Amino acid sequence: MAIDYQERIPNNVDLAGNATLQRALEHWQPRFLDWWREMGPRDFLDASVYLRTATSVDAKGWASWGAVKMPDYRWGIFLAEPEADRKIGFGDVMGEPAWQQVPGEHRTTLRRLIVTQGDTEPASVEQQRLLGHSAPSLYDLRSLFQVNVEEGRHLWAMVYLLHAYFGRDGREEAEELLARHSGDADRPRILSTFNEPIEDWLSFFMFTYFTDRDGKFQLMSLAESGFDPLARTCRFMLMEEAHHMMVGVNGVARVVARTLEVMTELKTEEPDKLREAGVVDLPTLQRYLNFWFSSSLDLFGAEVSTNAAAYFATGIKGRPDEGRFEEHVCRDSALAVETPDGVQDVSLRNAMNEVTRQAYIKDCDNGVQRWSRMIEQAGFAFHLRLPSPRFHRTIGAWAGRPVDPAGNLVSESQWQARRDDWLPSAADKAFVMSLMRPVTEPGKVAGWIAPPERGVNRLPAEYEYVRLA
Ligand code: BYC
Repeated sequence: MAIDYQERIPNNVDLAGNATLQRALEHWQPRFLDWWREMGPRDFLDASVYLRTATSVDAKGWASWGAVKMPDYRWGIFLAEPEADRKIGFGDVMGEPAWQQVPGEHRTTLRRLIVTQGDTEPASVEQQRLLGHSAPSLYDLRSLFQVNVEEGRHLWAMVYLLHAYFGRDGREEAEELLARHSGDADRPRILSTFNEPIEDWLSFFMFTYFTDRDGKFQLMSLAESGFDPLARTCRFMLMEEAHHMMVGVNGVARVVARTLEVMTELKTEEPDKLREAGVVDLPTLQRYLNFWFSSSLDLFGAEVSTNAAAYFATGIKGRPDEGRFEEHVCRDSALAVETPDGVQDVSLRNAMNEVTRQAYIKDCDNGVQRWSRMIEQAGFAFHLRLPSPRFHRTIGAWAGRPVDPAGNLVSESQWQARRDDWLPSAADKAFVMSLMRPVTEPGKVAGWIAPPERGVNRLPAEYEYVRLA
């Protein structure tokens, strides 16, 4: 179904044909806009931003470009087209027709997963709300806002599911999604990473590289769900997620490129000298990488999880790209899982979080290798690396264990003594923050990051992507 932009809430779910649902969502809409004004990108409500808006849900139809004030962005509800006679592809219900309504016995679980997913979207907008004031270029400012408005729409997608399929408790949960706030002492966001502050652009690029990639893998798992409306929603969201990760991989690459330029110019690898020259030294970059990678690993849940086993068995949540696996029931197989007490053979269903985490780690490594190759090609010996998945964990078997980035258990005192070599220290953060000065002249870029290789939508890099009010 085409998307009708004349409607108050653009959608391809025939909202006009369901007056009750439409009224309920039209009631939520002003609350969302209030939340955006209060908790969204601060002080940029009147800026005119060159944004992409989805206009249809097929592969080519999601890019209508134009200058928009963010509160006027056309958030809407878009589900990927239904697949005729879709069957569930895994678990004990393998081969059964996908559910068009929520099965009573899975209601609580599905609602909880949708709420957890939905909670991350506004959380990330809140985390990033101050970054607009220190953007290294108008090009980057635009990328930030593009990511933000799309997270806003992902929230809409989850709120639609809650309202359409979960009755009164769904409506209450939708209210709560706007009431919890990232980092709030009393009402924090649900998952740990989404309460971490993102105050500088290096963290933003690491977040979009590592944390949005968790989004990709979780959405791929939910895109397999037996609950068809959820699967279709996630399939559409995945198209946008790819752009967020590109912002991350290119953003970090540009930081590396600029640092290498100065390292070559000054013929030095010494962090102090590079900092004096106003660029991020590579060991600091590695520490930021260590932080955001390890925090994002936590988002996959525990290595051994009865929740994960139940999601899989009952057809609620599959593995990313379930179709690529040979066997989809997984009742009798096991996975060797490393725990501090040694390697344990865990029933595959109970190890589904770990299966997904391992696929994620592999995917993360591609970008890290790309950044490392840049360093190598510039003639320096430094290697950026993913730390061991045991390092700095707060969820799962390794939670709270003192482990070094190579994966070795160390003593608590060793860990404390080396902490600032492994994770961003207060001094690192203060230094990175000191670089965060806004650059708002079209085509100009801050000194700590290389310019983008090209502009957006075939426009030149120096285009005025954001007209500040
Ligand atoms: N922080 O059995 P376990 C995205 C809780 S990102 C705090 O291992 P399970 C995006 C867990 O809730 C993708 N708590 O958990 C990216 C459980 O609590 P209860 C977001 C945590 O259920 C960037 C307990 O620990 N989507 O879209 O197997 C920008 C036992 O754990 C954490 C999803 O997450 C944590 N990190 O799996 C914007 C998909 N981890 O029941 C957006 C939906 C675990 O004991 N969520 N816990 O109170 C899920 O599929 C699952 O909830 C999880 C955890 C994968 C998160």
